[in-house]
Amino acid sequence: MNGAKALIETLADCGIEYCIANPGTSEMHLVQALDSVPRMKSVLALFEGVCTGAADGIGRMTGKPAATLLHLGPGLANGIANLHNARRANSPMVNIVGNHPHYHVGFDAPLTSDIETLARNYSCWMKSCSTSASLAQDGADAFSASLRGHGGSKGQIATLIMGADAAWGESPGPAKPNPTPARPKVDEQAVGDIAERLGNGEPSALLLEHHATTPAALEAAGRIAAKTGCRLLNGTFPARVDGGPGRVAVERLPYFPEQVLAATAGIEQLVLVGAEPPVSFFAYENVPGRLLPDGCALSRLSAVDEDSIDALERLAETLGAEKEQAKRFERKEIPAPEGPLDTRNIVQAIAATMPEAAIVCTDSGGGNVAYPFCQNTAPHSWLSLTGGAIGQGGPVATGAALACPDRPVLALLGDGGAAYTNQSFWTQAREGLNVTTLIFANRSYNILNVEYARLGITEAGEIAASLFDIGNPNIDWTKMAASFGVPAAKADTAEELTALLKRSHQEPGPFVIEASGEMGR
Ligand SMILES: Cc1ncc(C[n+]2csc(CCOP(=O)(O)OP(=O)(O)O)c2C)c(N)n1
Repeated sequence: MNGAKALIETLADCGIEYCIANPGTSEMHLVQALDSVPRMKSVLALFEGVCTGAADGIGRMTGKPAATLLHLGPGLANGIANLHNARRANSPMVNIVGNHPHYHVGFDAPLTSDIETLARNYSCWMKSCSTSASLAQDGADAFSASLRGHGGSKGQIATLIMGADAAWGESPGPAKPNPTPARPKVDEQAVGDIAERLGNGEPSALLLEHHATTPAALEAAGRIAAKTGCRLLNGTFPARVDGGPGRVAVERLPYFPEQVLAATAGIEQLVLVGAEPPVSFFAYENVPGRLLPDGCALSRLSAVDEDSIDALERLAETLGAEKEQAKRFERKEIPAPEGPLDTRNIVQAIAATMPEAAIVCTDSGGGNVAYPFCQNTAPHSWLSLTGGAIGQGGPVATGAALACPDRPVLALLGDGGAAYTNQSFWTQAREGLNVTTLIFANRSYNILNVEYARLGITEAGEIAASLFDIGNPNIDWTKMAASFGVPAAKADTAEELTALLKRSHQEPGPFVIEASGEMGR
């Protein structure tokens, strides 16, 4: 057996089910290995940003890593924006990057580059010196590293840079999976300290992120809130929150710094649970970067790598909150909207037609605005753009649909963001994935107009305006989707949009809706 086959067998034994690949010559032995290990499903993507974003979607929905297969430094570089987003999401991933054999690197052949420098940015674990004898064990170690929480914003991406000689050389065979790593538990002192702080009657809030947004964590947090009156907050762009009717009611922090300060005004005690203190997405002159209300005390129950579920459950117990009833989102009837399309009635159409158990993936565009309006519709999982690098929503939706074939997936994408990774459509068509993509086709990088206006500039000059305008030439999303094999239609009115959403939710397979009308020109 060669190293490549031993690696793939090992990763499959560890539990990896998908390899999202864009291969090249240096990975041919790995392709051969994938060919002989069908229990690892190989999925082709036409751009590496789709590979990495889809692996992120699988990680968020299953809690297990998918593998990627990328071609040397340039292939990796094409995938980095979504690796950045995945690192911010703490998504587990085993990122395999092919390389020349070690003896060939020194010849400086055309595809040679410093892969480690690229990979170091977002990897919690990296190895580039595997031999054919060590490759399988290195794969098992990469898998374990991706499942371990790592401090700060290191993320959970393990990058294995695999020389072709390690792949084609003789291997002793697959390695045994390592024991599953456990998250460290917070000490009793932290739990007691927070219980005391929450018990003193000050207006308080828990800021819940990452492991603390999992359903079990939110259940415990809901009981704590019911007992102490504290508020429950998520950050602006959480990796995944399961919300909707019946789920614990959590508030989400808004985007702009002034809005965050207004939303948190009056909180005197902010407790971080798997979270960091809130900061402004961008820096603005004369606006604080750290967004804490005046005089607010900050404390920490758990760090990102620690067991936030256990910490919250123990906190609930210490507070005597085990029997409390959490406040939950309720179901309400949302009427279908009418009239010409604008962001408001697009959001209303999304909410009015939300299918049960949907997985909603947002990027730039109006999707994020839809979040609060969808909490009273149907239970769902909501996956946000975690690292601000647009072009993530389509790939994440693709991965989520691969991982959860029984659930409808709804990708809500700005036309600007969608144009970064439109190759997602092709993988969705090829794999028959049940993804409805709604494009907010305003023909503009609209948020940049808003940000420009925040500088106090009332009139954008001709050049500035042209840099925010994507309507010239106009992108025909229905033709683009069709050319990738995905049926598509355009909606010019709220009634048409509602009908198309309903139709798409009923039919299997991918569908693209261009929400256009008066939003565009
Ligand atoms: C990788 C990357 N490149 C550029 C940007 C800067 N950027 C932020 S939003 C945006 C435009 C988004 O346009 P669209 O998706 O149409 O949404 P809209 O703002 O119109 O709602 C751009 C270019 C970014 N965030 N990430």
